Amino acid sequence: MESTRKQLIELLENKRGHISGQELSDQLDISRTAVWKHMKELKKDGYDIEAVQRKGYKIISYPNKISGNTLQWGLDTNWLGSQMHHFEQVESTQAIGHEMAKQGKPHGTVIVADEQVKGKGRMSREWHSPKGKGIWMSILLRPELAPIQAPQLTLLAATVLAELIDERSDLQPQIKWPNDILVNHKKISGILTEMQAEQDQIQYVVIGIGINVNQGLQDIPADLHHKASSLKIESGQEWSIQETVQQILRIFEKRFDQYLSSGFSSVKENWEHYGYRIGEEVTISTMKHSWRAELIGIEPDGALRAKKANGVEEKLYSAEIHWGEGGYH
Ligand code: BTX
Repeated sequence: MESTRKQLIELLENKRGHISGQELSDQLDISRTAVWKHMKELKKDGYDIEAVQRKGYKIISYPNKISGNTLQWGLDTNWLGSQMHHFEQVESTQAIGHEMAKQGKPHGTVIVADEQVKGKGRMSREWHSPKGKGIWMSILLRPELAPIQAPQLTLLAATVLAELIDERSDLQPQIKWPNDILVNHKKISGILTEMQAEQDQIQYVVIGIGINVNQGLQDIPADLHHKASSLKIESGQEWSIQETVQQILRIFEKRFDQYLSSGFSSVKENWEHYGYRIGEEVTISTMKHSWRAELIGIEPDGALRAKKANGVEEKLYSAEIHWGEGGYH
């Protein structure tokens, strides 16, 4: 059904003038009535379609409303997004991701919402997800990996978002360990990875991606103004949510396949390229001590690597890092 819809849109798109109902029915191998029903669905999705007697159909304008269908149209991935579920309002796309995983939905299923009323951050924090202003998306994966490798997927997702911003704009994205995407020291995006696993095998992972896209300052809660921003505020222009989702999925699929075939090294290299304060000195503290160290990079288990003044290297998992003057805190 979904693939017929996709082919139908492609046929309409490729024909300069009108295309007849008969030609559509022949090419798609469906009845004229089925063609007509599909047209009705497309109109519901926000397509403006002209129907002229004896000539046929023609797309007059595309929807600015997002739907599972419009998100799939023009999506050039092999497996990521082969099932695309769009909702106008949800509590959290993560919760839906878990439900769909339990229903047996396949690897690569994507859930996108216009608005989340209970968007989640890490450690039960809130993620502000206003209607139509950002990308609130969860990706369901069923990778054959050990649970210990799950942090690598979070790091991978962060590199994908940094790459997207780098490709699409003049902005300079940075990844603040472990997985905040910053632009000009402000948080544009956050990632939340949740998994269900048995002892030595991941059953599924739901990777939640939140990106502030078209918020103006007034759309961001006042208490976050000092540390949060949006792509629009930083770049001075609106971004198409639909195209941006599709680009994320394209880059994600490429990087994920590369990760499976050649391991963590490509993720590591990419992450360190965008890493915030990598190569710089910061203050690190635990309950008892505080010391200066140079941030060096990341480890396969997701730890941050740092070098103390005496040359000793250490792996950080949960110490507090003071990111420095004028920086994100
Ligand atoms: P985090 O715990 O790193 O960030 C949460 C913190 O970030 C909050 O405590 C708040 O200070 C700040 N914050 C809240 N909302 C925003 C925002 N829109 N922009 C910038 N800063 C904010 C990061 O957690 C992980 C976020 C994942 C969000 C996605 S959206 C799709 C999926 N569904 C869902 O419920 N969560 C994920």
